[in-house]
Amino acid sequence: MEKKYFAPSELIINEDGSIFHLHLKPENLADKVILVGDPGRVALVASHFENKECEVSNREFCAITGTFKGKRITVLSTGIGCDNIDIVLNELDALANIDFKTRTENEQLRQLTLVRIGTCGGLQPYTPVGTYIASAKSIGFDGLLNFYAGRNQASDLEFEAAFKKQVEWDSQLGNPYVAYADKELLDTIAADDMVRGVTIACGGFFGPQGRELRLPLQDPKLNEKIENFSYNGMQVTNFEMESSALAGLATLMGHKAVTVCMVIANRLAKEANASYKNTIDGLIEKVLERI
Ligand code: R1P
Ligand code: URA
Repeated sequence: MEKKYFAPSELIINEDGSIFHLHLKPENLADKVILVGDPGRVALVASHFENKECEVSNREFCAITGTFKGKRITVLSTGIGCDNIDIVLNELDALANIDFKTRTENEQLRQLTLVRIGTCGGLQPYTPVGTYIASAKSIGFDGLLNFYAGRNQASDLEFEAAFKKQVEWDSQLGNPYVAYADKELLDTIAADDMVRGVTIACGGFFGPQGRELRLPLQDPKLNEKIENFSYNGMQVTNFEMESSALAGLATLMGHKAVTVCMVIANRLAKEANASYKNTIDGLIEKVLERI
């Protein structure tokens, strides 16, 4: 069978041979990848590396590849939101699995291990500020996965139906999908000292997460219904903005992925820690040891 050719408009490669947004070249990418939202967090992760082989940045995408205790790791910032995760996952997958010279797919799948280290808002009394939450499942309020074939294979449809029923989901908000972390990677990274939870990834920090400043919300009771949701013993533990697209796209592409976040605001207790940048290093160290 003839191999599919990826035209220059579909797979954009810069003149120096790097991929369009990330500015990484295939040889710059490690099999283990740490994703962070904040570009400033890249240097913090890389400060633990014993050596750095490459450092590139473009827009909000900053990357450093180096080694930690002999493990080759790429740390990359995604900026905020699932729209950026679409770019990051597709470009990382292209770097790993497409031959840039022939613009065709490689014979063998190269599987990446992707761990997102983020911040989030806690939604339960047992997720106070400072808690580390690993996302076993991620409910996507963002709609990204709905554009890909196989969306239903990458979503837990029974969970999805239960969620929509219990929170009286308004279909005008789009169809929420329920992506899941790679089980083995989840066990390795979460070990026995992180809360394993259900994360909602939202297409915004304010309205979509039920934060009401001057603009009233379409459904002011939605957060209360989310906090009370329960399915097979699982509750929604936290809000952030990227985990669903990461888990869903990684599943479809054949990569392993999980998101772990530090709680920096608890929505029930109405508390926040705006100085979290001094304390997220504890979570970074755990991930670096376990990845
Ligand atoms: C919002 O403040 C941002 O923080 C969280 C959200 O997912 C969103 O990206 O994660 P990061 O701290 O990794 O950016
Ligand atoms: N990131 C989010 O997306 N929400 C929060 O409440 C805190 C961090």
